[in-house]
Amino acid sequence: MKNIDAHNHVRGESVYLDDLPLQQGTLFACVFDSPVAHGRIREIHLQEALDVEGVVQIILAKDLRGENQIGGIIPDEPLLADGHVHFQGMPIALVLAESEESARAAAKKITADIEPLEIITDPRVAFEKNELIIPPKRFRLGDTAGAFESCNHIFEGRADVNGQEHLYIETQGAYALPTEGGGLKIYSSTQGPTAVQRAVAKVTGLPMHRIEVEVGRLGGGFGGKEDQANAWAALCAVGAQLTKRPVKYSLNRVEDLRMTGKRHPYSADYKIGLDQNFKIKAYEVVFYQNAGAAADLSPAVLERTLFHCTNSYFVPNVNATAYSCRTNLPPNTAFRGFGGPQGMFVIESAIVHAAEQLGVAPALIQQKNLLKTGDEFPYGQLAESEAESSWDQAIRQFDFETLRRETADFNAKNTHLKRGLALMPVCFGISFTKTLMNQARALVHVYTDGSVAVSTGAVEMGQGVNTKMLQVAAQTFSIPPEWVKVHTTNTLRIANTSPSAASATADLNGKATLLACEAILNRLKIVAAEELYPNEDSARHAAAIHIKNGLVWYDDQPTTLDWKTLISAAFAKRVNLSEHAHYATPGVNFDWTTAKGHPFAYHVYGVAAVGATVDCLRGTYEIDFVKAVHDYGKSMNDAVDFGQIEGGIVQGIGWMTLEELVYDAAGKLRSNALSTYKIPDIYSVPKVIEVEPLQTDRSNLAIFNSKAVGEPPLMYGIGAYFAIRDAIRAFRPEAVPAFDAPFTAEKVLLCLHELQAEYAA
Ligand code: LUZ
Ligand code: MOS
Repeated sequence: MKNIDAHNHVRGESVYLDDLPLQQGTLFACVFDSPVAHGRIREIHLQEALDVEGVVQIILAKDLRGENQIGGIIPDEPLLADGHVHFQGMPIALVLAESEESARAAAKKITADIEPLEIITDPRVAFEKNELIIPPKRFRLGDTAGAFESCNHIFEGRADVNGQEHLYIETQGAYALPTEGGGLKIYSSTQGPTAVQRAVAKVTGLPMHRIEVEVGRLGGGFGGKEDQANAWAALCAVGAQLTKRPVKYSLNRVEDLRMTGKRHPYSADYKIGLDQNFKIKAYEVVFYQNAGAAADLSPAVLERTLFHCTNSYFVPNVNATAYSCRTNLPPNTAFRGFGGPQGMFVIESAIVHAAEQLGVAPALIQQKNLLKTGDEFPYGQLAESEAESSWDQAIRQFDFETLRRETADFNAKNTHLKRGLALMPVCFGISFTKTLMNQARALVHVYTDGSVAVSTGAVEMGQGVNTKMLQVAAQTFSIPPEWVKVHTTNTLRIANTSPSAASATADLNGKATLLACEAILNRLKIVAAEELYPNEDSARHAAAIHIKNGLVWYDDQPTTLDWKTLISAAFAKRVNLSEHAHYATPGVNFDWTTAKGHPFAYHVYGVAAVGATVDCLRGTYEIDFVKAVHDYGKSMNDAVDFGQIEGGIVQGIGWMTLEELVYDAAGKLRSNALSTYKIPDIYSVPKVIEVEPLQTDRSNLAIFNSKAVGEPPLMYGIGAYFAIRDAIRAFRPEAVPAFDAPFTAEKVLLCLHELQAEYAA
């Protein structure tokens, strides 16, 4: 089945926030944000801005009717700066004007007298000064100290990995409309309609039931709109509340880049111990997360880093510690993988470090330590592992020995071009690690003409979730897809939604849709039995009835009753043709007092082989191929899932190679435009992306035996980093570059010529 949005998108007819027709009297917002990263506000000068033609009002923290607070996990984030500023880009004042131009012109005329305070941008410096967002989190398994004593080989080092800009095509934005009786209707480009509703309730002082949040679709989210859509919606809401006029704010790209948080940069120290057979016996790791100036989702991201700190490997003795360090950068936030990729990069670095020093291929150590079913993760859950099966299938199906030989042959024949190869296994846990978030709702109406309307808590952000929801309804009722319409995500139709995140959106909302459709279907079967066999035992006959392609069948024989007639009959009999269903993932739990539990419904496994060619004169490189065996489960929609896998791989490679986020010592974002922040384009994508489904008959918990597909493929991109490193070592075998992602062409060039920092061998 085609993605139901394909036609709209290609014709430019899909409606995003900025396409909404505006109501008469709409005001436009723009914020004045902090020009310095840390300081105490002495005075704000507004007069010149108020004099700009078209300016209606300028709102400061003191004007809010509710609480000046939007922190989701920890209440540590004011909506508008009150006394202090903590990062460059922190909103201080909200300008409302009759036009976008007036609002932006006025915001530029505001100045503030700010007493500078010390600026911290490095998480290790923040750690030294005890600037922690939350107390440290730890996972322990076995006894690392004892295990290291019996190890034959021990390696210690440091790994650094930078952040990443989400670069959703549609920037952040919201449109708030006052409704009768002092309520608000908010259109928001958000992954989390309920998170927006909650934030708006807090800053306006209104109860949640007076606030309607409506989300049509997003032009991308990637985690950047899981919580960080809240601020813009809250600002518009405050403006609408105070002026009683509609208020719209759609950020331009430069504002968005400057004011919003990104993927968390991490710095880490590792210590890995192996026995004489290259079995990893012990792993110690300390993560320093650069959280930015407020908690945002950092504590949850930090936890997921720990959950993935051993990737696809079984390590019997683990001691992992993670610090969420407060710095004067915009609060960093969710980003596809949610801290997991950073944790995986560090153990992959440790393994490569060991392999380089032992003179063996990293793949040898990787392969010897893959998880087996029954192995315990450091957090207590037992693996139902596909790590070895996906590894073996990848080696076989992609003929890894030939790839290796071709790489060696190429390198023997070429002096200035060198090829590198890496294998990247991935094991990613599916479920929100916060157990209560693993619930969803769906509302299904069958109308009297037989057409079906579906609403769920899922937000369509380009990932194709609406197509999947439509498939669930059409398949469950067995009616043509054209008879089903999936509607917008709206907090009046679906309450208390979890954000569309954690790769779990189709799993959770799909199951809720299935439950709703099944409930209606069961009622319809009784009606069909009554229609076909009046005055007989309808419950008995109903058991023999099913619907196939819009027609009622009895015991594998078609009947004369069709879907539309059946619906009319049900309505005439006053049977309920609507259902609101709730789904909660069974069996998940986690206890942070012991740091043990069963947080994930299941894991997604896979292995990618990544090949790169480095131009050793220029330091430039190309990714030749990514060949992955990936655990889809039984895909609900191959085209949609392949799109997710392809996109994830390219985004992961971008993070590991080209994309270089640069903040200077003053906390100013230097890579603040697309001229200075390079993202993957058609020229830099791998020349070949080949994805093979893992052949397995294990049954899955997810909808229709599928598996979550949103985040796991991103981590195959980590293989690109190590493939480039492998090529560098083909050129200069003694090279041992420090583990420091991204591997920009500039860094590669320096590594090729011994000008980049190396780890102490
Ligand atoms: N968001 C969240 C996520 O709130 N909790 C999670 O565990 C998560 N995991 C991945 C991506 N987003
Ligand atoms: Mo996310 S990182 O919002 O799944």
